[in-house]
Amino acid sequence: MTALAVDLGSSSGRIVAATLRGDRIEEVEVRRFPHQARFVDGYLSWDLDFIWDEVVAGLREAVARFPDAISVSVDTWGVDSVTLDADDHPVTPGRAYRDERTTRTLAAYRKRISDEETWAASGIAPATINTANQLFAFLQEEPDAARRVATVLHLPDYFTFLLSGQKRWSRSHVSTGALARPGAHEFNDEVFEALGIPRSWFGDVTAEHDIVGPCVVDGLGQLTVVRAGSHDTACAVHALQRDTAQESYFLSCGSWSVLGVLRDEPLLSREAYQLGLTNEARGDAGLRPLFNITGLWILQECQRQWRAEGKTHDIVELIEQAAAAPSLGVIFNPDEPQFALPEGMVDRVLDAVSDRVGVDTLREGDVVRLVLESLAARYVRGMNDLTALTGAPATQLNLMGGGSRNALLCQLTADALGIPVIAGPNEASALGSAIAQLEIMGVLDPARRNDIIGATAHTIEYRPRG
Ligand code: LFR
Repeated sequence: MTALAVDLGSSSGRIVAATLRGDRIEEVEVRRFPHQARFVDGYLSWDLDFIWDEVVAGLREAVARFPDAISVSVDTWGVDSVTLDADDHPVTPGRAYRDERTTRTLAAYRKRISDEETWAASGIAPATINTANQLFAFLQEEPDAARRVATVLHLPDYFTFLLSGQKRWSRSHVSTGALARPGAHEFNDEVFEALGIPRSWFGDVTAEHDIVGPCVVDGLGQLTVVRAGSHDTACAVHALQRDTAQESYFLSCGSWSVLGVLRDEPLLSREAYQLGLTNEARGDAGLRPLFNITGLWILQECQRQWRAEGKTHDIVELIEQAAAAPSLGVIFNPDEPQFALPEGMVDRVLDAVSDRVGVDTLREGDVVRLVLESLAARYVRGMNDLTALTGAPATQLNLMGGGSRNALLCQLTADALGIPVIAGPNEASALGSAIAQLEIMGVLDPARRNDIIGATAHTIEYRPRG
């Protein structure tokens, strides 16, 4: 039996066919497409029609190649949503979370709800990218458009709606937005009221890992649409081998470095708030308290700049050069807000260290090493904070996602943490989605999950050096 995972990241989307064969899952990437946010009407926006066309084309290709495909589930990056009019058409293009409108309206937002109140109301770290901030900015800056809105769907729920005709507000993605109570089992009406966001735009939060209904798209009628975890990181942690006797610490490494731990209850202490922790939900009933760290986005943006300048930008070559480069002995803090913005990243990185080291002669490999060492140092701080909050020491860190293929990053992280890093699975969100789908469809017994992941994930252990 084959499950189809639609896994949409903020720089590329993919459709993965995952077939259960004996004790392992065979994954085939049927389609991958790059995409990026562009300015429309002065706002950084996603091309939802392009993404949807790619999703449908990928799914049609998948059912042609895998006639035993039974289910499909969509997961996406966090916090973004789609505003729909009474006829269920998008009112504006899908606005992208990195748009600076939320910075413009931040002072007004904080007058309505302070950062501490946001934390108390949602268990989510205050951040300009949160759905709550985005919808507030939308109401402030585009009031005419806002008047035409009948429904707001979180991004994966929008694609699930197009696939099935059914509207849902899926807990794991909702939890990223700061509009729900801690634990994300229900929306927090007081937050809606304080921000002036019409509560009627949303239905009720619902638990995931369930069947939505048959797929209504032409040619895809054999598929059952399920919700295997609407948030990509929620799917990723479902692909984590769990030792229930120990805390499972994970680092989901893509554009973002999502560093967290699996728990049943949120971590809501004042200390957790001060450290910037955020309590996001899993696809199952549990939670994943975590730090959202600006991650390999910094490197991706450097590559973009080097490509434009006609310099080396191939990631394999860059990592080789970085591995051969000596450490500069300095790092920068990736949490600084300038590293979250697009454009000119190499200059920003160099600016951040130019008072401590000569930057004029640095080559691409030096910059890559600097970025990776800075990320590794940030992970050490994050792990120290997390283990202090849980009270449970870490014996290893599971590093999943695209970053798990970056051997230098994995090794530097193991060295900096002083504990083994278990790298893999690489396509963790797609694998987690597939496993959950097969469980939801009754094809896979959850008791076999650890063994299946073990046989499928090709993990590599990096032991700390020196
Ligand atoms: C990773 C991710 C992070 C989320 C960030 C922004 O793809 O989903 O978990 O915080 O994107 O949406």
